[in-house]
Amino acid sequence: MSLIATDHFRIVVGLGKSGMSLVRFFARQGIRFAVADTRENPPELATIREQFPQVEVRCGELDVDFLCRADELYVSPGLALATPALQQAAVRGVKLLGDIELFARHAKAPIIAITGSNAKSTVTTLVGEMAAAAGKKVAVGGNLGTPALELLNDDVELYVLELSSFQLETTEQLNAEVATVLNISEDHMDRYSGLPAYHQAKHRIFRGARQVVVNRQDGLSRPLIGEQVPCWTFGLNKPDFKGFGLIEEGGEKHLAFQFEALMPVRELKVRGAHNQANALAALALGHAVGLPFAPMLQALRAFTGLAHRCQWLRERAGVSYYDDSKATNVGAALAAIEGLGADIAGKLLLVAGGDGKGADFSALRAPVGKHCRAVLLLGRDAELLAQALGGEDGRDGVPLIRVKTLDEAVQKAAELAQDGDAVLLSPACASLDMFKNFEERGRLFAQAVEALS
Ligand code: UMA
Ligand code: ADP
Repeated sequence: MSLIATDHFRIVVGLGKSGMSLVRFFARQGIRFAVADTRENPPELATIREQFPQVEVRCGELDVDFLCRADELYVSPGLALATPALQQAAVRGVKLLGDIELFARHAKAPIIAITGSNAKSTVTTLVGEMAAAAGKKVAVGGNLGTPALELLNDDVELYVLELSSFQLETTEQLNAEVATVLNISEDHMDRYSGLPAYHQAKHRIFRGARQVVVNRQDGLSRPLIGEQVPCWTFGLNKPDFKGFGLIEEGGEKHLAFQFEALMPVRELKVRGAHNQANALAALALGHAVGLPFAPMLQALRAFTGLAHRCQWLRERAGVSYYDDSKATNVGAALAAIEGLGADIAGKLLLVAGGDGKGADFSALRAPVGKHCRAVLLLGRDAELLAQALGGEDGRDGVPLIRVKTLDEAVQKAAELAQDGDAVLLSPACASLDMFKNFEERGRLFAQAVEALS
């Protein structure tokens, strides 16, 4: 690797997956850079030492003087911009940017950019599959899967990016061909001063967008843009002239565009009203970039959903078990409780709790009262959740049972469940207080379910 001396010197802050993608990018471009991470032993330390031994890496507490040697800091989405050392560097004139900003500057193909509090991964995956079915050379990643910079390739015809609010905070101008905020509900309140700050971060996705997609049923998804920017809409109500929605035809519900039915909802393999909204959002995004309907509908029919998102696991003694470990916020858990609760003959045994990220759980109280037979509470914020659900007996006398492990939760739920009920892991919380990530939490839940005699 040759390092061409230029005036520019960058520091990558955070040596995880996105940090390593920046390292590879700067090395490829011959740009001078160094790396810092607040952890003594960041995840990619061994990789960088082996592959880029000449790169300076500083681990442990951030040193402001060191950071100020750079003209630009490329900060991991995992690190709050409010971190004092980063703020001090910013005050001294250093720019704080991120991997997505760099991606946007170098991408040569159109970008479909997707954010929202929930459904990002599902819609991103769906749009990727629609584009592939339409024969496009498509690259899919971002917050989901492959870091954005590793997708850059001259052969790519279309990029589909899932973006988190953290990634958007360090993105100045994305210039997407089409951008959307799928929905907004409270999340990551441990990183934001409140909903307005979180909303503002998400809406940076619209900077420079040539078209936008808006959720007709969520006013917070609507950008403040001029009327000259084409705006497509989606929602579970009747579509409008520029919109995707649901209509009744021949006695059954159909996904529809404008006033025309596209396909019966029953042909979707994914369940719940929220997944119908996701299908409509994906159609709107695909339509905006000119994908034909036939391959888009073919991809929708084939889609069986992602793991750990309301995923059916098994049936035992008349009781179904669902893994919704990815429900790391209240909005996602609400969608599962209301969607599944309305769908089953019996009641739900809900397994919830974990790291609540400062959320207000009170919106769960009414649906839990309506749909749950009992709630099994675990994790760091179990007591906060219990209080929000109405104290010891919960609302309408729904028992709140404290458990220490997922095994215990599954055992107790199986004992209490009646014929026609469903046991649902939908924690409304992040997993990091007890597990490596939401995938591990989901896997352990599935193992406990499998182990039931
Ligand atoms: N950390 C430190 N010091 C540092 C840097 C990081 O303590 O100097 C800690 C923080 O607690 C941080 C964690 O390490 O949260 C992970 O940071 P990282 O830099 O190692 O993260 P990456 O491996 O680069 O992963 C990031 C995204 N992680 C976060 O936003 C927390 C990944 O999203 C993303 O897939 C990846 O970049 C590639 O783009 C994960 C995620 O949880 C899946 N995202 C959140 C979500 O979906 O809710 C936003
Ligand atoms: P994200 O990437 O935004 O976290 P996912 O597609 O991984 O989104 O889904 C996360 C959680 O949100 C899952 O529990 C899933 O069942 C739920 N979910 C999916 N679509 C919606 C929606 N439209 N509204 C609310 N919750 C949803």
